[in-house]
Amino acid sequence: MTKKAIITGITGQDGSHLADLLLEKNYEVIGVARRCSVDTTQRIKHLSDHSKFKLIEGDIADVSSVINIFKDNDNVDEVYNLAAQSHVATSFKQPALTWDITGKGCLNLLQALLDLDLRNVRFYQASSSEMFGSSYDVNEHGEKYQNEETKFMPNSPYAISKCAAHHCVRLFRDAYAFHASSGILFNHEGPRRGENFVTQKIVKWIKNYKQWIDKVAGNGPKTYDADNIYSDFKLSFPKLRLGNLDAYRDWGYAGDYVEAMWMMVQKDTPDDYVICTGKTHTIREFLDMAFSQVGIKDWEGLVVIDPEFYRPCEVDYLRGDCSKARKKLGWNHSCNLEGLVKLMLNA
Ligand code: NDP
Ligand code: GDR
Repeated sequence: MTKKAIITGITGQDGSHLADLLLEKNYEVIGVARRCSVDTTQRIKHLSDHSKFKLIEGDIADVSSVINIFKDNDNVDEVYNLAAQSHVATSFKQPALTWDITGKGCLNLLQALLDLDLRNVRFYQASSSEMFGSSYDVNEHGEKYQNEETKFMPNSPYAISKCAAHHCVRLFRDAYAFHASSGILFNHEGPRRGENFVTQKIVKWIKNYKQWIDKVAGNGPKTYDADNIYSDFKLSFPKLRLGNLDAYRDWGYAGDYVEAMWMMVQKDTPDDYVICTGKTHTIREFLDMAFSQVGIKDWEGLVVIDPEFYRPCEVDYLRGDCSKARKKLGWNHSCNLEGLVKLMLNA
């Protein structure tokens, strides 16, 4: 029998990958997108004519909008809540908005399902490794890691909102027997990643710089000032401006991670799972890897450290342990960081 799923955050990176996956599995997919003055459907353009895909308008921060989503679409089997104000740095500048969407939005969905007596609908919440903040455990080899047992020490408005949503999911599971699961996903990227997240920002800059060299400036010697790179004809290209290069992140490929979301929802018993690669690298190491893939060894002169991209509080170290997901879901990642960088550069 065809299953019907609602995906919030359909216009985002994960929403688009998850829609692809569910349609491949023959689901009927309803994507929820909020109204915007410009077209935000770039990542789902390829689905616009799909007979099993429908785009509807809705905003998870608005209770009546959420109620209407469920009233207007019956016989829904699964809801995936991927909608969020998902940029950590932005959350320091717009904390209340982040709370309304990333925190309260999840409660709006769960409470609407309860009030409309739709308890049988299975629910997935996009929790985040940011919830660990400055917290980690240490294994017998002295290595730091985070898993489902690691305590949360959120240190951004975004992470605090995600923690609140995460606890709402647990509460609805315990109090009302909801089939609600949270995936505690570590950073995942890919060609569809938003342009102001660090991996895509770096990859896009490298691609544009390469294009400038190939089409305009040539391979001749370059000179530099604080902000620009100059060709011998004094043509200029702005340097890559970044913040903290020393934070560690456990980066995986988004296409792998949406598989894990689906797997969680299919289990008889709802639960929370960490999803990650188990490997961690600094932003500096990501830069090494990305620049070396286009034949640039010495990139330091091309990058400016700009205080604007520092956060009031940083998550210094993330490395997940997804033993539980491997054992209970049979999930594993297929793409390592080198493969991911290649995928993004070649897209
Ligand atoms: P994106 O930022 O790419 O997508 C977020 C989506 O949420 C967009 O479709 C956005 O719509 C939508 N949205 C924002 N506000 C609202 C609202 N009020 N009502 C309805 N929709 C809204 O995030 P990702 O795809 O990368 O991540 C998906 C989810 O997973 C997010 O919840 C994120 O916090 C979480 N997460 C992501 C990780 C990652 O590494 N990618 C890791 C861990 C968790 P619009 O296009 O209009 O902005
Ligand atoms: P993150 O991802 O905050 O981990 O959240 P992001 O790519 O924004 O930052 C990763 C690390 O890079 C450092 N950094 C910069 N970051 C950005 N965006 N821009 C810069 O110029 C820059 N320079 C250095 C950051 O300080 C940070 O240490 C992502 C989001 O997808 C969340 O929604 C998700 O929950 C988590 O991953 C897991």
